[in-house]
Amino acid sequence: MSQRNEDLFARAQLRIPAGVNSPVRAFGAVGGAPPFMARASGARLWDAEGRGYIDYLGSWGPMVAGHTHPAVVEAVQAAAAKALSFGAPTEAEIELAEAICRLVPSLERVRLVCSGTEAAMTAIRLARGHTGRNLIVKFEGCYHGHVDSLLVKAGSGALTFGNPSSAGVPPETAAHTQVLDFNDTAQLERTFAARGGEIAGVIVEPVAGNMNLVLPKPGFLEALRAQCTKHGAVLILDEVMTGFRVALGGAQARFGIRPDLTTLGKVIGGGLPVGAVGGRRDIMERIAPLGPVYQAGTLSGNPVAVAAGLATLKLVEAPGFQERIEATTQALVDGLAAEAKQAGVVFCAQSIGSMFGVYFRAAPPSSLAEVMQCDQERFNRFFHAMLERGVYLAPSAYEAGFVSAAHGAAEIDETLLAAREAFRA
Ligand code: KE4
Repeated sequence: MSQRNEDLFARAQLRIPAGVNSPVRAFGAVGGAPPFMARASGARLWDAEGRGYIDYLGSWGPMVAGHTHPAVVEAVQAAAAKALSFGAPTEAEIELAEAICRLVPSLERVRLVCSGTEAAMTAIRLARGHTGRNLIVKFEGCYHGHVDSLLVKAGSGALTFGNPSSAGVPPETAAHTQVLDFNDTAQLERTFAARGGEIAGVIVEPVAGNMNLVLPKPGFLEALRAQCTKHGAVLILDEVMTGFRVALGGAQARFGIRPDLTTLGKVIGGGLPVGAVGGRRDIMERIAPLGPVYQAGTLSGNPVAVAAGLATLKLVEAPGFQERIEATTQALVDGLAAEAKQAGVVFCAQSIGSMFGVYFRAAPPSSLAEVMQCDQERFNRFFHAMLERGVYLAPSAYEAGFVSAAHGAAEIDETLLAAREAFRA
């Protein structure tokens, strides 16, 4: 890595733990010093040394329309010129709430927050407040933000750094979380048969993107819906990552599952801090000040962030947007698989909407156990070989990748050319 990035990383570590404000940015899993980014446009990033990269991180999902899209930047500038924050209701928040509920019809009511973590925290509190029960079911390798009771066998950075169950979470808290295996319908049904009356809610990434990309097996999401309905548990689909990426209406639209609550984030802020929790009116009306489940936030519904989210949603719902971005993503994974085959490397890749996964194993994994069979050392070598050739992938074998509307044939061709060499590095 260039000296300037090394110097910045060394300086950052003097004041910021590990030099980063979110663990997975530290390159701990892949090794080396992370490039410090300076600017972005469309599908590309430039680091502090002016080195350019094709970006397949997209800020971990939000930048679905591409970086610094003129319509989004203009909306942010116009909003900022009026006010940076009110702490009072605004018309723009109504517009964003209306857009979200229109695009994701299972949301009859929605509350805006500032992150996916806040959304998940609120969703499980609502599930507990609504049912009067305590037990929350989650799945190993799924990540729902750094919520105490969900940092139990979690994915993303927790999995990347080998501490899926975080320190600092009291055993009494973790005791109210039951962790199951993603895609294991029989285990799910046994758990509900044994403890159904205790379960307040189930939270799941309908398409897992925090243990690398793992698709739901046919019947798994349907079983989740059926068991929650049968036992009066709240089904929470965490669509912070899948929302507006797996399909315009999220994974729930693609797989035809109607959850009781949904959490959203990333895309609905267009790169600025916005999260949301929404769903059934009878559950959402338990939230303060209507009901006894407290939740609040100084910057919830911030006018500048809401402006970015509104402008982004206008772009993602434009005719042909989803189809184009899905086709680009499919071209990427098909091309990578072809290059790996040419190089004689054991590798596969898959995509859904504008999310994709790359795996150094023969077939796409359908469970965390199968993800763990991927050759992580081989991924790390590939990651750095691609970075050196100007392609920025997620710096962890346990993350999904993201394509934006700004990625076109030129970016895909450049990426595949880099991969041709990187598979041989
Ligand atoms: P935030 O609190 O980071 O906005 O959202 C938490 C969250 C909730 N649910 C899902 C499905 C998520 O993917 C996330 C956050 N995703 C990670 C990337 N895997 C964010 C990147 C990071 O932690 O730096």
